[in-house]
Parts: sequence; C-alpha cells; structure tokens
Amino acid sequence: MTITVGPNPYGVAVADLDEDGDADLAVTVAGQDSVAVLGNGDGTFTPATTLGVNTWPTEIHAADLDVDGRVDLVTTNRHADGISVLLNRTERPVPPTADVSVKLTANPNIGLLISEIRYTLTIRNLGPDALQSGTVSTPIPAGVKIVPGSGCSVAAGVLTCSTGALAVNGSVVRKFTHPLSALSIGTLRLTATRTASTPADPNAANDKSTSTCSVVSILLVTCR
Ligand SMILES: [Ca+2]
Ligand SMILES: [Ca+2]
Ligand SMILES: [Ca+2]
Repeated sequence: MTITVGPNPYGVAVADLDEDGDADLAVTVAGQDSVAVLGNGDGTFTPATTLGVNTWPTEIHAADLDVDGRVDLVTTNRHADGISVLLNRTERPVPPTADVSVKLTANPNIGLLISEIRYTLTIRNLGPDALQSGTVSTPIPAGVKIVPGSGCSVAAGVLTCSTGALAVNGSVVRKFTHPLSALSIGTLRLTATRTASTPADPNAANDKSTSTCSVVSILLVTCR
C-alpha cells in the first residue's frame, strides 16, 4: 500500500489519536509545514486530516502531554528552531445521567372504623436523561406494620418501591399505609432513600426524604 501525504514526509508516529480503538498514523510533511493524520479504522488511511505546524517538521512523537488521557503529538521543526505541540481535543461521549428526587409525605386518616397513616412517595426524574429504573428503600422500625401499595413490597424489615422507567421530568407516586393500633403510640420516623437507579444519579442531595408522625392516641396523630 502506498499513500501520498505531501512533499518531503519525514517522521511517523503510531497511536490511537481519534480514540476509536485502532492505531492511526501521524506523519510530518516537511515540505508543507504540516502533520498528516491518517486512519479510518477500517484498514484505509485516506483522506488525511492536515494539521499546520511550524516550518519543516521532521521528528514526531505521540504521548499524552497534558495528562488528560488523550494522546497528543509533538514535532521538531528544523527550520523554525523549535517544536510544535498538537494537543488532542477529541470529544468523548458523555455518559447519560438521571437525577432522581425522592419526596415522602404522610397524612393521618383518622376515623371510627379505620385509623391509619397514609404515606405518599413521589419519585421524580429531573434528568438530563431518561431513567430506566430506580429503587427507593424505606427501613421499617421493628414492630411497625406497613401495608405496601402497588409498586412496593416489604421484605426483611425494608419497604422497597420501584420507579419503572421515567421520562425527563416524569414522576411516579407510590403509596403505602401504616395501620394504627393502641400499640402505635409514640413517634414514627420513616426515611425513604434512593438506593439504586439506572443510569447513574449525579446528585445525591435530593435522594432522601423523611416523614415524622407523632401518635398521641389512636385518634390524635400529627405528621410533618
Ligand atoms: Ca484510531
Ligand atoms: Ca492529552
Ligand atoms: Ca438524585
């Protein structure tokens, strides 16, 4: 294979310059004060990308000179009494993220026939990308009975609620209740926390929400 790069090619460096996993070529083209970069990832090397450097580049080396993980190039320029550094600015894809927020609220539902605390768990996807799945877990204190609604389950002392997929700015509401009995007197503090989600959550500050209810009697409950 013969590749024409321009007048007076002098040095060559081999490195993966475009970060697609295969080796590319960088050739100093002394006669036109440039570096030709070649490599299409399929065994072909044309067309070349031409990068200007100073006068009459000769030697060329590839190394990560600015410690950003991308391979850079440096040439010696014979007729300019100096060197040229070509910093690699290949853009890297940004992995998706989805910021899940958790809000737990509680409302006492007190009546003659039924007394319970009704909990509402609102899980929101603040983006910037779609949420594939998420899990919010709420540890349940010993002896406290929680009745899970749709999308939630209780096992081993933990209430686990799933989000399902959520578009950006989408939300899902999960509900559960705590039936009150004479044994419920006291303070019940529940904290719901995002424990898993895909893709990654970039903001942990809104992953947790706590509701505290004070049960004075089976007919007097306040929540905040
Ligand atoms: Ca490459
Ligand atoms: Ca670099
Ligand atoms: Ca979050």
